[in-house]
Amino acid sequence: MDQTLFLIGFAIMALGSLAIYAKGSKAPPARHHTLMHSSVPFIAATAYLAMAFGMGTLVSLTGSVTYLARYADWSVTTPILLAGLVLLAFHERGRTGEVGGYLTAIIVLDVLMIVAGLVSSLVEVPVVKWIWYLWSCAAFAGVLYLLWVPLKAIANERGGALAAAYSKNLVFLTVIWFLYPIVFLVGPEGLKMISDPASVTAILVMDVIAKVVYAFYAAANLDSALAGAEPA
Ligand code: RET
Repeated sequence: MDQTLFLIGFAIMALGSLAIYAKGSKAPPARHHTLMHSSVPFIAATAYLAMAFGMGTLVSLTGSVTYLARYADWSVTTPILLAGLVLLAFHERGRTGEVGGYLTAIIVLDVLMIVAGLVSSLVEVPVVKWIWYLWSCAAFAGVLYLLWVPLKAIANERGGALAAAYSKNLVFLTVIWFLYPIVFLVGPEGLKMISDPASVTAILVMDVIAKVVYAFYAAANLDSALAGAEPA
């Protein structure tokens, strides 16, 4: 696999992290969102650097390729992205017990999704591979359920601009996250319908959208919600 793509990924993520921090709000109540979102591409830059050096890349005899650094990245960055959305639903409401409960549940499901996906990627026996894939999808369904049902209701209680910001971020996140299991399915870890470079390119583009573009989009929605929001 050509290292250039990974180095491009490294550069975009490193600059993206800096840009998110530079452009983001440094004052409460949006400051913690800036910090969380700029940490996400910083972590991804680290993973792309490792992949550029070939670290943690496993190639099996059947042509399956697993990038361990990618799963390490996702297992840390996806909880941060979800935490951002949970905190938006509870924005400035001080229901700390409930926030903690939702955060724990969604992060447990999300990490299980990534770990089950990694196991699926590593397993060579088809039936076992697809059982783990489906188990990862079940955890993904749990994450989506929490975001779309109880957390959406909590954001809606607040109404107005805050509910609108939550909804917009949720739609963006759901659409882009859905592409990951599809690329896995058709890529070298799954049905091998597309080549390794094609899947690396697709995931690079998706990672930039899910981490960097999403950070700017979510910050803009939060800013307009705060500008138009009624006092908490
Ligand atoms: C896997 C494979 C098995 C089935 C499912 C998956 C879901 C992965 C997702 C990843 C999201 C990653 C993001 C990274 C960037 O920040 C593990 C591919 C359901 C949803 C958003």
